[in-house]
Amino acid sequence: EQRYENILTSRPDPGVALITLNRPKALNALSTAHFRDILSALNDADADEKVGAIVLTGSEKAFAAGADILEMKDKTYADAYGNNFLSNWEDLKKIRKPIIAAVSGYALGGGCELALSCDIILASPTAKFGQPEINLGVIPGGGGTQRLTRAVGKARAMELMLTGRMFNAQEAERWGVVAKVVEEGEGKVLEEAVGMAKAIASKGRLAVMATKEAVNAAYEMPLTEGLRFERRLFHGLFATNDQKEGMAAFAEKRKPNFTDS
Ligand code: CO8
Repeated sequence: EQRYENILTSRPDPGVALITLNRPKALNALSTAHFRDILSALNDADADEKVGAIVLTGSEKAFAAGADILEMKDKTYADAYGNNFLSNWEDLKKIRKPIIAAVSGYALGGGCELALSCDIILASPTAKFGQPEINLGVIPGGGGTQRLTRAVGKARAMELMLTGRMFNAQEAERWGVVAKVVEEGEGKVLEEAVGMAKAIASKGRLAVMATKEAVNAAYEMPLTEGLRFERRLFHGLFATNDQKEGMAAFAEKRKPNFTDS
């Protein structure tokens, strides 16, 4: 297995890839190298046939406290524009398996945007989200103005991004940013995320990937096109063994045995 400088990778279950951000001295601030490690591990997990779902987590204190400010502070416009700074964030969208973010502590700036780029966010009661870029004289650059706005609506998005204030796990849950706030306790959010990833990994991979693709299309397409896209994927799944198996198992009152074919 590949060794990384800024992350840890493991398999808490044969079907689950766990990626742990591990730059504790900088509260998991996302340097260019750190983000490259994350993308590389995500791509490895996506390509691994045994993996059905991915969990991304940080530490108890910080999921990630943002992009690395020390690395950014002396950047010029020519550097940023010329080298297309952060453009590789688009690559997160190419991951086809579901990614669950297990968030404890700070998820700020790029850290909040990284969580928002995942498919499901589970939060510990200690989670603190926010887009504080306004305090640094910039704006979110990892999708925050778009994804947070779609998640919470314009008025709240404006309030959060113009004041830069943090919002807590309960607010995030109330607004639909996180799927669930788990009970308090060290490691609880990760435990729950791995459990959920395991459950997802037990489904047929083809239907899981098609679900992710169809839900994400809701953010890209007009309704008529989105509905058509969904229906076509739905039709396509009738060509799979997993559809035959899933429906036969229901009719025979037994558990399905999916083969991802
Ligand atoms: N970048 C670099 N270093 C950081 C960052 C960061 N974002 N956040 C924390 N650190 C470092 C601190 O410099 C400190 O290092 P040292 O011990 O060497 O001085 C160490 O982590 C611990 O931090 P604190 O002492 O500040 O810890 P506190 O518990 O007192 O405070 C906070 C925790 C509130 C999280 C505080 O650290 C903080 O405000 N951090 C900055 C948060 C922020 O502004 N984030 C937004 C960054 S801009 C951004 O993300 C743009 C998005 C671009 C897209 C994504 C690109 C990857």
